[in-house]
This record gives sequence, structure tokens and C-alpha cells, in this order.
Amino acid sequence: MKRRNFVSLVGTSVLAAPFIGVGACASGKGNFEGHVFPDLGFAYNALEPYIDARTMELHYDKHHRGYFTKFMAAAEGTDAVNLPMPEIFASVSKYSDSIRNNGGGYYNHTLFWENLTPSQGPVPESLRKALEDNFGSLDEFQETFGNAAKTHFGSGWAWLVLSQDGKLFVSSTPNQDNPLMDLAAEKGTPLLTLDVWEHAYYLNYQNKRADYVDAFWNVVNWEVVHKRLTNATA
Ligand code: MN3
Repeated sequence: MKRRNFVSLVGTSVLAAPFIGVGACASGKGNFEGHVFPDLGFAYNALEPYIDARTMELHYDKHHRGYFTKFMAAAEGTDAVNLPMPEIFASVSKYSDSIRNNGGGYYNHTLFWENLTPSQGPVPESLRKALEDNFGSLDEFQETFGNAAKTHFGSGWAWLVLSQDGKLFVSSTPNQDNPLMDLAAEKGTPLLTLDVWEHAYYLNYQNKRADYVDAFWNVVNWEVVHKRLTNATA
């Protein structure tokens, strides 16, 4: 069942959309195939013990779906209906707060599920080299990212980002903002993200966000991070 879900996920335009979206500056609108609520790609219990099934079910089927539904309602009657999310985010300050918040919630969770996997492989060599070049070592990158996730005040997201000038950096954003947004303090292409809203971990980890952040490294999909970097630099 897991395998079939995974195959269907990579085979659909739904999952391709965020990858296309990440490189939207180069690919333009031609690849846009509409806003779709994506498949999760693995069973709710697949990430246990690191992320528990109940949290995954609520997070995907209630929180993520809720953002998607509210975004679609907010987008109705505006040009956001026919624009890829990265293009909306590039001028998000011109849209309503609902498009910013719910569009961010829709898109950020899609990126987040994609960069999780129950069957983690090694860090691809060229990704490892990029992380070493920018952070000194893989360990130092993980420490920097982990600290951003652990110390971000309140609800938000931690990010590994590719800047316009080709450098990798770590940032965090409040609420459902992301580095693609014109109003983000530090802008670029997202390569890896971690949701640090309490709904992402509270059932299993309660107030211990740091334990959740440390556990995250066991389920990071390095292949996807590598693919996003490759697509963004192609
Ligand atoms: Mn969330």
C-alpha cells in the first residue's frame, strides 16, 4: 500500500507542481496545472516513532486540508486561481491576508510532506558538498537549522533556502509565511522545511519542541532536498 501510494504520488502533476513551482522563475506559467490538494505519499503511521500517526492524520487531513480549502475560497474571483503559488507569493503583499496565510499554509505543508520519508537514504554527494561549502559540514548545517527551528518564537517554519546569488542559508518565518514571499525578511528558493507550529508535535512531544526537531533528521528526504537544489540551479 505504501508503495502504491508513493508511485501514484510521484506520477501525478499534483506532486510535480511544487517541484515545478520551486523553479517557477525559470519555468513560468506554462507548467501550471491548477491548485490541488496533494496526496500525502505515505501512511499516517509511516514516520513513527518520530512523528506519530494521530499527529500526521490531524495535521494532513484537518490542518493542511483546511488551509487548502480556505485558500481556494479566498482565491475565487481573483487571478490567484490561475497562478502558481510562487508567482502569487512573489507579490503576496498585494493580495488579501487570507491568501497570504492560507496560501502559505497550503504550499508550506505540501513542501513539508514532500521532504519527509519513512525510508531515508544517504545525503547525495553533491548536496553534501553544497552544505559543506556553505555551513562547514553536514553537522554544522543540522545544528544551524535545528537551532532556527528550536528558537523560533511562536508558530512558524524553519527553512534551508537557496538565495538569488546561489548561496544556501537557514532562516525561519512566522505563521505561514515562506521565503518566496515578497515580504519575507530573507528571500530565496525553499529546499527543506520543518513545521514548528505546536500542532505539528504537541500530541507526542508536548512542550518539548527540541526533541521533535532532533527526531526530524530521521525522516528527512535528502533526495527531495537534492532534487529541489538541482532544479533551482539548472
Ligand atoms: Mn502545520
